[in-house]
Amino acid sequence: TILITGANGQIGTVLGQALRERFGTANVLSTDIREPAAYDFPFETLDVLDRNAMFELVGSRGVTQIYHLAAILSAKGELNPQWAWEVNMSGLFNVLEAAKKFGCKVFNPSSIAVYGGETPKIDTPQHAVLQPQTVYGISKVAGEHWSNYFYQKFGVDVRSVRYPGIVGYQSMPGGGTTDYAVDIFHHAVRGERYTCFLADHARLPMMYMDDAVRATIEIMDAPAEQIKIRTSYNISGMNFTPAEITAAIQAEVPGFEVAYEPDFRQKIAESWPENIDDAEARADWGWKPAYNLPDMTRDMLANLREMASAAL
Ligand code: NAD
Ligand code: VAH
Repeated sequence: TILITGANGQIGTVLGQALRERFGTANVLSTDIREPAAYDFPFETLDVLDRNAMFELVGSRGVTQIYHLAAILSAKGELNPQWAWEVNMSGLFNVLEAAKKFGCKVFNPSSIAVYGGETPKIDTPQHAVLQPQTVYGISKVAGEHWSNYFYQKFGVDVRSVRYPGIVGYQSMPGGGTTDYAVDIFHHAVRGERYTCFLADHARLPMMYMDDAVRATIEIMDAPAEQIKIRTSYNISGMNFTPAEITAAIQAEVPGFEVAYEPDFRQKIAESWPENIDDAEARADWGWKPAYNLPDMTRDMLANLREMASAAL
């Protein structure tokens, strides 16, 4: 059985579907503290902080792989840093300990939020200085190192990518700094003006959901000897500013209007790279993104329009 934690979130909703298609619905167990509104697949409520419940589930269901997606993201984390640290660190420990005990392979996503401070912001290399400015980033750096520790010391097969901001139509984001890049499409399709919480020039690394899900499946599929980095791999998709994504949407939705009212999230964005170098992921396990900004924009709008008309 494949176990997904935080499966009801932005990425888990889509990754869960992809894993069910690949391994069979009965073989993928989705878990979260929040139950999905409606579902026709195996789901159980699991708080990743409940170590006994996690061990019970992993042991009794014969879990062989864990995709650990439960986390508190950057913006939400700054509003309650201690809680974010607790969920992100203790949740990961419980997963790593369960994987060690029951012999599971683990996917533990990291983020471009590991960077900050003195990190070069352009073409940020894989092995750059890590000086995160958010509790979320600090937890991701620590999590990367604990993953590497469990691999080196106990042979737990943990794999990880540093996702950029993920954009997809299938689910809503859960409290990050890059969430604007999803919200903006929903406003455009509804014919509403959008007020962006980042400044027009805030350039960030981003990735379309299809690429993110494919990267996850590809790194988990790769032969173990190809995974040479056991902290986390940089993976790159595209990068853009709010002004550039606005222009890309306006090319498809003439008259779409955006206003800018940067809030505390602008400072978080300013601490992150503008684009990252993913040469290692490309060389080691063949990573290659498929979507650029115009492709993503057309696909997002087409799918959101279809969903809107189906709902009528
Ligand atoms: P999300 O916020 O949409 O989903 C996280 C899920 O975790 C939520 O459904 C939430 O209910 C659940 N959760 C929270 N606390 C929990 C607990 N104690 N026990 C069990 N479940 C709990 O996040 P996401 O965007 O799907 O992110 C998934 C992973 O990918 C996270 O590790 C995140 O840091 C990472 N990531 C995401 C992005 C992105 O842009 N979405 C970028 C970089 C990294
Ligand atoms: C956030 N989307 O904004 C997440 C992510 C790329 C950053 O980790 O918090």
